Amino acid sequence: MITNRTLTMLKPDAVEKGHVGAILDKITASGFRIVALKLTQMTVADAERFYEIHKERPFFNDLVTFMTRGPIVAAVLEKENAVEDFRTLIGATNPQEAAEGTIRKMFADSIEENAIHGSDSDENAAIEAAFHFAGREMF
Ligand code: 3AN
Repeated sequence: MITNRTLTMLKPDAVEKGHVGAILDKITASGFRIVALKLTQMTVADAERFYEIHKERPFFNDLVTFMTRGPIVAAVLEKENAVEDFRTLIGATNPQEAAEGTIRKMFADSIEENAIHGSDSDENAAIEAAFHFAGREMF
């Protein structure tokens, strides 16, 4: 298993607000190499599958509606210790609890619409990368 990669999604709120360039700049300036990148829109079935782990949570339907309402930017990123370092870079799930300088602190408004996703384990990074990208789309 490749352990130095993580999967991110710039969520519909970030794309709508025109933050794609600024967020990608912060990601690359923080030492991550872009391995794969695309603008795409998830279907309801895609989002239900991606977030299956949350299907019993009260926010599940709102999460699926939010994640499918417009395009996202999906990317695979590479760096030593990628999963953990990227979680640090994006900050806490609730932007009000996110540290100064983190992407969620800078670009997110609420826990529901928190601008960006980062894989939470090496295992999920590999699953999530394969969810969004074919092998020939990863460099
Ligand atoms: P993270 O994105 O920080 O890994 P998860 O995986 O627990 O957080 O949650 C996935 C997504 O579900 C979050 N990015 C957020 O959009 C939404 N979410 C998580 N917890 C809540 C909550 N308590 N209320 C509303 N939405 C939530």
